[in-house]
Amino acid sequence: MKLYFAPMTCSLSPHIVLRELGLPFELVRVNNQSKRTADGRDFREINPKGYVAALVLENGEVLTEGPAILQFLADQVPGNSLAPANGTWQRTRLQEHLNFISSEIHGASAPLFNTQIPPTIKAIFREKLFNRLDYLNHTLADQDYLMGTFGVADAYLFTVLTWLPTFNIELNDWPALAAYQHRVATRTSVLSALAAEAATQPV
Ligand SMILES: N[C@@H](CCC(=O)N[C@@H](CS)C(=O)NCC(=O)O)C(=O)O
Repeated sequence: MKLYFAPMTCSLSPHIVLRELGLPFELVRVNNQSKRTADGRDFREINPKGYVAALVLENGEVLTEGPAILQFLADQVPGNSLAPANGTWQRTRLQEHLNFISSEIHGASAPLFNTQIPPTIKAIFREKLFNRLDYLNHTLADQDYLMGTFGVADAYLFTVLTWLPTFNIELNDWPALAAYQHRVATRTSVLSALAAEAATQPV
């Protein structure tokens, strides 16, 4: 499998999960501005949506959208602890978490990255995001991980939370969330994924 990624973006979460599962993969860096890839292609030929992450399978299929990629990867290793089995109630619960992270944290962060949006408007998006962080802080006060033990949703939540300092949002204002972020950050898979991404050459 080939994972098309850009450093410090949401593609970090499938990268972490590939390492957690011990699956063989190749990392291919994408320049998110020029859309050139480290293997010399126009990224839009691989993912016409033009954004990472994109996972290219051995049979040539291309899978996009973080929550789909994360679940696909977990399903490649039956019985692993990163995602409950398909068709179970717990799998539905996982999908609830993934959708929340995707729409309420990942999607809700997009306006904060946008330099054309004035601070007064950004304040509205920040306030909404703070409500979501309150919810997560409450949830994680009683449990170490979203599903109890570390799983694909944690790889995704950790990844999107790494962006908050960019917006001058300090996780220490949500102590359970800050402790959670530290817990995930010290995992071998996370440390090695970050190191591997940092070691790639800019495209
Ligand atoms: N809905 C997509 C969103 C992916 C996404 O937001 N990718 C960002 C990085 S986190 C990106 O590559 N943006 C570049 C662009 O849109 O041109 C998913 O969940 O995978």
